[in-house]
Amino acid sequence: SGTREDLIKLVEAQVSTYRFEHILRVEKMALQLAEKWQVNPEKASIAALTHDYAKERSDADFLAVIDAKHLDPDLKSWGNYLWHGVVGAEMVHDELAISDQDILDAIRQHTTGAAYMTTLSQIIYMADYVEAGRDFPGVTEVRQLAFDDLAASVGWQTRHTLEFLLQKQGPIYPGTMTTYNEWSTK
Ligand code: DGI
Ligand code: FE
Ligand code: FE
Ligand code: FE
Repeated sequence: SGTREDLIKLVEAQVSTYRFEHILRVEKMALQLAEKWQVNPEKASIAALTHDYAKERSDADFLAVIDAKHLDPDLKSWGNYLWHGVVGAEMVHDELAISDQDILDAIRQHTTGAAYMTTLSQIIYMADYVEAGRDFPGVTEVRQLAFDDLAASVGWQTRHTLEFLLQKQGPIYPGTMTTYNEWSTK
């Protein structure tokens, strides 16, 4: 396996500058949370650096991987917001030779969460949401909450994302509802 610097170059080549800067801020936040919650910092770094690796890939790329790898065909009904994590984890595995299942699950779950999430997965879900460049009402409070009560912060994010999606009348992936039911009261 390569070094952090090698991985950074591979990720940087796949995304725009503004997204790459987001990714570096997610890594920084993930490392702070990993220290607080005693998660392996190397895993936190790799998961953070690769969580949005596939975000700028074409719909055709994702659809081709869903077919080639015989992923659940129902995935095709959704969009980039779901594919870049769930299908993106396959691209990270195949293209970057990352095979740690904790890391791949954290990538898969980083947008919608899941009923069961490891501490690493909770950290990536939260670091993506509260990295230093994020600005929305309550961000300071939920950033602190991630350090005080990680599970409660997962619930906070899921509740607010669901409210946001309902407000804009967007499609709700059933996995998002599952995460809400499991985590909103923790
Ligand atoms: O890739 P990032 O922008 O860094 O962050 P992300 O992968 O967590 O994506 C967050 C977006 O995904 C946010 O705008 C809410 C949206 N999202 C999460 N769950 C769902 C969803 N969008 C839809 N339509 N349906 C969902 O269930
Ligand atoms: Fe993402
Ligand atoms: Fe996220
Ligand atoms: Fe992200």
